[in-house]
Amino acid sequence: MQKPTLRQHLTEADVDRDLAGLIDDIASACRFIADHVRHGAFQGNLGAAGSTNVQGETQKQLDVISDEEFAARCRSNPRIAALVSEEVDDVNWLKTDPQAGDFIVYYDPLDGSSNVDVNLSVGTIFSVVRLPQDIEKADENAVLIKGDQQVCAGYAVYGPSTGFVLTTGQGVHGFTHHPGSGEFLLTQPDMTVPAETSEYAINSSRAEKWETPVARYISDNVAGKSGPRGRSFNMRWTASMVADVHRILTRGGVFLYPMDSGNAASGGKLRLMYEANPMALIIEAAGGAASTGRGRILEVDPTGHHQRVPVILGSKDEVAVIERYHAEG
Ligand code: P6P
Repeated sequence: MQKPTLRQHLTEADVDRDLAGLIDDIASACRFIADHVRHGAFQGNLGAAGSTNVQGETQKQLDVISDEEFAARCRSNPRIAALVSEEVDDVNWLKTDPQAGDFIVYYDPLDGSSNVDVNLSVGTIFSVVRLPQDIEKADENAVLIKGDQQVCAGYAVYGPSTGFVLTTGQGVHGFTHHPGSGEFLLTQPDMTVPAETSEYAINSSRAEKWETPVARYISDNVAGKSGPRGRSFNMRWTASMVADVHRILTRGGVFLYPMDSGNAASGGKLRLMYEANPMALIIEAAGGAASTGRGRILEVDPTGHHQRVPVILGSKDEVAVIERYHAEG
């Protein structure tokens, strides 16, 4: 039986017409970005762009190309008021008089791009909020909207196949790009995160920087059957949030990028508006949990559109264990 296309799914799910149109534009952007990534070696654009972004990170040529592609596909949408990109310092206002019902789109155009020249999975992450009222002053404060106000979040993962995962508040649904038709077909409906797991993801090279609760949690996991956890754990780290989150959505697990002595001055490593918030909405919609270690990510009040936060998300029972370690200090 023919699997539904993304458009058919949005129609059957009765998703608002304007939001469905926006999702279609974003899906088109991801198809074009996938093409750039897969042809990167032939086009000679796998290397550095010779510039740094607002994060102080060396930009890959594909970071810049992907950002421009995403913006190009979205800027003609009359309902988008602003674009907020990891790769661009300032908010990109597309409308001078943003009105109630317009969208703000936050995105990381090519997350994990340091993996692209070693042929490992990378992705695009996006988050959408809808303006509750007209905006008096279209400035940077106007886009500081809490994660629990998102109407949609998702990501594309450029791996062995090109995946597209989406939530509009009615569960989480996974699509796979079908090269023949060019469509995203529904291949993983109703994705859910198992409550329990024995698999965690963390960059263990930062162990000497970790706060005590995280150090204790990882040490107890590594102690295995004879330790406080009473069972063995597995560890995975891909240095690509999209790939780690996709694995957790598919088979469970917990992802940690905690605040540590090396990133505490910035509040953490990962960005709230276009990494933590969208992934938190997706994971919670799939029955998991998403925390800073001391509170729900979706309830963090934004103070800046490039703000960073600690991220602990995945199987809800394991996130609760980690929050308990934090409460114990
Ligand atoms: P590290 C990629 O740069 C990213 O933003 C996430 O995709 C990923 O989880 C993390 O940073 C990797 O960080 O310290 O392992 O390079």
